[in-house]
Amino acid sequence: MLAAPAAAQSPTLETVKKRGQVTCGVNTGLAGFSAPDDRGNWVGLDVDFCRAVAAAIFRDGRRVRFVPLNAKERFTALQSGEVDILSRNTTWTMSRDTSLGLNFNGILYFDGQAFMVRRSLGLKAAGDLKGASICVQSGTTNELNIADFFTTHALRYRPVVYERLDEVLGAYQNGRCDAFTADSSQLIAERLRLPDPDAHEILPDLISKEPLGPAVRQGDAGWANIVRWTLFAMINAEELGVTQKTVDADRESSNPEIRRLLGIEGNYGQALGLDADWVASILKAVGNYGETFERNLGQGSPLKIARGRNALWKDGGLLYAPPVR
Ligand SMILES: N[C@@H](CCC(=O)N[C@@H](CS)C(=O)NCC(=O)O)C(=O)O
Repeated sequence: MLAAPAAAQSPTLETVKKRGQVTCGVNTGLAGFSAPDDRGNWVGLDVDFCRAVAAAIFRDGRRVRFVPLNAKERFTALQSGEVDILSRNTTWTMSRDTSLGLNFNGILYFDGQAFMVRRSLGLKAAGDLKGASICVQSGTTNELNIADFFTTHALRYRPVVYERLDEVLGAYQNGRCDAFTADSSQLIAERLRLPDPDAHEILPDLISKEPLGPAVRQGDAGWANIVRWTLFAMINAEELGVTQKTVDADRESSNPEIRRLLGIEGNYGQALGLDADWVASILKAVGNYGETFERNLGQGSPLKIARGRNALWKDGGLLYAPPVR
């Protein structure tokens, strides 16, 4: 016989509940992922993810304090306990997952590194960047990847490295480098901040895998479960067609998968230390994965990024969440 499940235990969840808020490390300002809007509210996919976790815990997606972090500061902020979650266009790599005292919890956005150049240069591919000077931000995977790329292709290049994103963009804008390299989604966002976006293009090659996802401190498996299953719940809700609008009516659904997801049958929230309707709370706060994607990065946003790899597996993409059962 199976032993009765242990009560959910997570020191981080206890602290968060006492504090009444999740603290979430986000980007200092990256359109589509995390940036304050004109009224000072944080918006974006990474922001919505934190709101989803807050909603799962408090039934209220507003119970988050956002802490803006640049590339260099981000891991220390999580390690030191300044934030409970790092949800900041951060690539899951082996060294970060194993030697920084952190754990990643799934992939929120499948990205890859690209190059932005002036259209007037007439370049066709990344391989045309022979001898180019390349602007890149320090403390990122991007800084390491360009070294790999130019070594592999036996091409010379000159890195122009800055610690802050504004410095990198400014340097590119002022012609201090021929190309700006970053994750493709970030280049799409940054290009729109340039005075004449149409004068710049993003070369089609992706030179790396950049699986972006939320990280937590190692050693609190209960908290990691909450973060990981919040992501899976958002993806599963899209797959089952449950949206922000339909979530209440879907309580009457006869589909057993929907009934389990919404806590009508069984109580899958309990093992996370959450209420039975934790997923319904997430959906009411931010909607399912597809809804937050479209609003922040897709057709409902200035970025107009296609779902591509970030479509559900059944639509030819890579999003595949384990089932609730
Ligand atoms: N995904 C890459 C890059 C992440 C990254 O920090 N990108 C820069 C370039 S767009 C950024 O977001 N900078 C904003 C900041 O540091 O404030 C990583 O995890 O290292």
